[in-house]
Amino acid sequence: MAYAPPSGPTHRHGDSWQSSGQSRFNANGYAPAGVSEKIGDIFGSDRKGSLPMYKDKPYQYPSGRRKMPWFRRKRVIASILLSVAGLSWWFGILSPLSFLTGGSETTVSKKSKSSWNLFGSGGVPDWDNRAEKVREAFRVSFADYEKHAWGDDEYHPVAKTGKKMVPNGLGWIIVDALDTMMLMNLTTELEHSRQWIHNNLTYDQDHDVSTFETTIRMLGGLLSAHYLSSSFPGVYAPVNDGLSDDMYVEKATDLADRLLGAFDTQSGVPLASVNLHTMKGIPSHADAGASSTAEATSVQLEMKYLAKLTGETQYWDRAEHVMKVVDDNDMPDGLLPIFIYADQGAFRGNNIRLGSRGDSYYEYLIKQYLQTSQQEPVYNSMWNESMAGIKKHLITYSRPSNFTILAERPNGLDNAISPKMDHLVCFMPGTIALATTGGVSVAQARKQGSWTAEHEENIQLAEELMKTCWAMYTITSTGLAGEITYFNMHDPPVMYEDFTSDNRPKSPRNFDRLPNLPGGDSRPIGTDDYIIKPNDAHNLQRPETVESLFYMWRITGDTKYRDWGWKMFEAFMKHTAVLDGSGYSSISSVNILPPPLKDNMESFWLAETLKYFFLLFSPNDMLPLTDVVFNTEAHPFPRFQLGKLFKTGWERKARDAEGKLVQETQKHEGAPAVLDGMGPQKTETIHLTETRAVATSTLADVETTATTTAEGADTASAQSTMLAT
Ligand code: DMJ
Repeated sequence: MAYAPPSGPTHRHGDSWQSSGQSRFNANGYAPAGVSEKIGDIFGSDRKGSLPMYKDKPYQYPSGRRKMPWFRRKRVIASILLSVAGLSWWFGILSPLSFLTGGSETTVSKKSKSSWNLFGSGGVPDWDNRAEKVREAFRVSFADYEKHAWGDDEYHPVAKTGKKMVPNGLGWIIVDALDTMMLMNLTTELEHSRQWIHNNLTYDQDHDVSTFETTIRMLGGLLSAHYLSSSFPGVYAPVNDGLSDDMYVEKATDLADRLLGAFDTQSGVPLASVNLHTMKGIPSHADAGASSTAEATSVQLEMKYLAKLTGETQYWDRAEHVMKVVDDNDMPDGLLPIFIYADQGAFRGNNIRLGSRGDSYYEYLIKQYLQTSQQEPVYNSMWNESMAGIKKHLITYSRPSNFTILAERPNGLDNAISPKMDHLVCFMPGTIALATTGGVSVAQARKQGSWTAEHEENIQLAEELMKTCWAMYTITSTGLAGEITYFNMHDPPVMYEDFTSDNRPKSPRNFDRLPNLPGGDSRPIGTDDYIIKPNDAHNLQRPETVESLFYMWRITGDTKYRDWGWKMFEAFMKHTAVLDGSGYSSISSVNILPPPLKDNMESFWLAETLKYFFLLFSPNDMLPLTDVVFNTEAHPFPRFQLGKLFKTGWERKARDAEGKLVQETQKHEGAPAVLDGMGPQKTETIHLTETRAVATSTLADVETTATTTAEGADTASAQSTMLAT
């Protein structure tokens, strides 16, 4: 069945999508050359106030509810009364109170009664109807934000207040949500958003922002909006508002030019933050000024797609060079410490994990390989090396039920394994499956001559890790996962490589069913394996597990992943709805019923979590995995050919049989380790920085870019928001 956009657009102007013709681009669609001049003095004294947007730090911020002033508490009490009325209405107990529920068109309770008939004939789930429920949840959340905090960058759905991160706002929530609106065919919301972008959005603001978060959310959001509107004209929420077709790319180019200031460092590794007006990079205030590894290495998909769209190679070159600096450090088994000094391009400490600050480095290895249609084997080689390293050093098993754990090595590979998983790690099951088949189904991939026993093992690993992530949800009182999970581990730990595919431990097949234990114990399987500490028990409505469910469904075709996704969605609807049903909020504990609300809605709730639910329940030919790559904020970009203009501007250094750099072996053996907690000035580090390799290009290449751009189309908070990721 071919994909049909969701029925019932919020409104429609017609089938054609027109351009106003206003553009800063020339006839070929390219921006005029030239990146704004960047300023040196990267460690200068230009720090203004506190820096926002540090990835995944801290994990916890105070619940909004405890600090609520009396007049807002009154509103909560009123909300409780309304909710009681709403529930009564739902169950038909106190129908005389039904007049109390006659509020917004977009409240959860009103919508629910009429259409939560989610099974079609014969008890088969009605997936279209379930996708519609997700769309409805998006509309509720977005309408709430529109009504109370339009243009703000953070939103508190209980207090009904918002806040800007920079004086004029960055469109943090609006821009991040654009492509979800498009996929859901929400034209009214999209037109409102486009008007705001056109009238209000300027990046020339004298304020610091996170290089990474601004790249993945804002640059990524603009680029995917451009992709969906330009490559699928008339399909995804077509609008006819007279605004330029090029608005998204114009904004993206201006933003990217400013972000590139962060890359003006001795090594080319970007600093953690950048001032959007001065375009000066600013080192992290913590961690001895080091950048997070994941942050420095998760801007490449965005910059490369922008380079492809505009024909401007500097975006490509600057982002690509970071990969060379990282790889030249020659970290054993492709596993990187989670901090890197931007001046030296050397790692800080030896804390290794695929959770916060480490995660999307690995994700972007395989996605860079797929983005350029498998024409850059260097990234596949790096991904394969990392996968082997993960299996060798990080995969262990829980007891008593043998869940597969993707653990951490907080003190380096030679020291103890820590059986801890951030929820963030749960992007990995889906990413492993994607890497294993390239995006086609397992059934198709198995028919290809290149399919090996190792591919089969990787799919099994993805399936086991998927079960581990899903059990993070099934073992809690709310059915939602905590931010961090620890595990009881075998003692001594048993590792992936202690086994073969025939005898490797597996968690129970039906692990989420209640076992009939002696004494009537009906706790979920996994209860004895999983440990959620009270300080880690919050849920920020993160996307990683539903993201993996989406990939696992598309790639394996196993309906259980859709079923699990539906249960997860129901838990979100039940436990993260604000009391009057007008929005959704992060919660403080997944093990308290009802869970206390944190009174915050992260932009990734709209950009990622609801988008992945929607895609999971929608037909598979909406954005086929073989045509697109999703950035780490769930923004889809097309896969494209390198063409004449672009190439991999670097090569991996030669390694010996043990994987060590051939020419560098001597140097490494004599070099002391970089110790965590020591700044660059106190530490002897391995200096591997080299002159930047810049891919050459000629003007003649531009013509090719025009073709390949079209090919792409054819083939293809304020502080708290930042603190959350
Ligand atoms: C998002 O901003 C991105 O997915 C990022 O890679 C990790 N953190 C959040 C979602 O949890």
